[in-house]
Amino acid sequence: MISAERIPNNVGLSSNKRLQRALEHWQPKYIQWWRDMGPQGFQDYHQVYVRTAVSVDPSGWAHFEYVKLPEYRWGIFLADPVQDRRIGFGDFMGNPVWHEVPGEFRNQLRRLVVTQGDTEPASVEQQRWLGQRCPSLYDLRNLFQVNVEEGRHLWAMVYLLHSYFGRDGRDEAEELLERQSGNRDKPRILDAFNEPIENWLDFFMFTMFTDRDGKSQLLSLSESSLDPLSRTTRFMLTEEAHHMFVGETGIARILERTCQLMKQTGYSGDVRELGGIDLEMLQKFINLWFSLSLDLHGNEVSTNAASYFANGLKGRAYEDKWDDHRVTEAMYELEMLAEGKLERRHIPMRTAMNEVLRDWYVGDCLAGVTRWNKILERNGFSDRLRLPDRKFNRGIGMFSSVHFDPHGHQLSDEDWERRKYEWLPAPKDREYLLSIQAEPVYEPGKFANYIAPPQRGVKGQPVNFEYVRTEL
Ligand code: BYC
Repeated sequence: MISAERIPNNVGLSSNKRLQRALEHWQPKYIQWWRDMGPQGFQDYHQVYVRTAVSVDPSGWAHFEYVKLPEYRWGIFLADPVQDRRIGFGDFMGNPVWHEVPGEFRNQLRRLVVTQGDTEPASVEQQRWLGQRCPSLYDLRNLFQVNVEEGRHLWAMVYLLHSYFGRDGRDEAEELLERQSGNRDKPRILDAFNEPIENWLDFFMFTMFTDRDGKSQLLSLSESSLDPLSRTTRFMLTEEAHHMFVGETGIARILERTCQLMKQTGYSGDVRELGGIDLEMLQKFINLWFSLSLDLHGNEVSTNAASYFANGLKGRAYEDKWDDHRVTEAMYELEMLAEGKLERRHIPMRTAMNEVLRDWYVGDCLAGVTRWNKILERNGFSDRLRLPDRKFNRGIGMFSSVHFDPHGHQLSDEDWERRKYEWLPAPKDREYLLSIQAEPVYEPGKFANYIAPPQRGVKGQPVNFEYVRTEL
């Protein structure tokens, strides 16, 4: 039985019997899904030092304790309401925000909530084998922290579906547990969430780049005129920040170790001979996960995006920093592929809203890569990591029909086939990564050879703290 105590919440669950019953019906299915599709091998006795949100105030949203993962208290939280909040963009700008779903936007809103919700369990499924190959207990804990919070983000979307979308919403909530990442018959909705995440380089790049798409999309949904959607995504953003921290610092620690190993080889040798991860490999994984995550922003020119904006459903990241919030006249200049040729054209900005959000995203990624490059610089190396051109390796949008190299030069199909593994992980790169991650590191304070320890532990604990208790 669910009680308000078992599900930490600030949505008055105990006084809303209808909602409580609906969630009681859904919860055992969620737990079954977590057991079947969540972290494999960590469903029984392992105790993990994780934070649990028990309220939205600063002292309550980061409460740390040891828990067995299936017993994690997945809660439902909305950020505090903003008094007299008004619609901040689009055709209804200035009107009071909505506390119920307007009938005319019900389908669009449901689609957005379902698409967002679908990514959350998908990422847990993608990452479910990583515990068997972890580089340390510190990293294992971070993986599980990310996983339980993605589970909580699913709860956040299911709360919206149950509360605001009636019977259809309840059906959608069931289906969120039925689709499966990579399943041929019932795949997850967005492509990047069907890619396997089989090693820790994939994981760190995913949390750096794909979780950052989570940030762009949540920023844009937090502007929504549907106030409960805005409030729930605003709170999700606080958790999302930690996921990107895990990715960015994970790669930074690999890079630090790679620098040490490059020095050991006398600056000329192959760090793979010492069990390290070379810069070329890191670059290939940046190329892969950055391009997959660019796709998650949708088509460059999109009538869906225009109508989400016009109707006040999805705004731009930090909408208040823009001057014009109606955007009825503004144009946007973008590089387009027209009859096989690249050219710059002006299109109405409303139809370019996916691209506008992608601009914000690229800038945020670039800042992260610049921080990584500081590590190379500090260690005296002239090599640099970089983001590939936006047209590289695209599966969605106008550049998906043609091939480009990471510098944005167009390639024939034959050249792409011949050269793609210069830029993307090849099967032998993946084999190598699995070979150095074959054995998990479960001893407190020990780290796999390819990654440096973090500078500090979690919540003031030492680096050699037993972040996951692995004994019975
Ligand atoms: N894959 O007009 P368009 C996160 C489809 S990540 C497959 O451009 P729209 C997280 C599209 O469905 C953030 N199909 O679409 C991170 C449409 O299909 P139909 C998740 C795609 O609607 C890490 C057609 O192409 N949040 O939170 O403007 C761990 C026309 O496209 C894709 C959201 O996604 C694709 N990549 O843009 C855990 C926010 N892209 O109708 C979590 C909610 C497009 O022709 N979703 N299509 O059959 C949205 O805002 C929008 O749905 C999208 C797509 C931006 C994704």
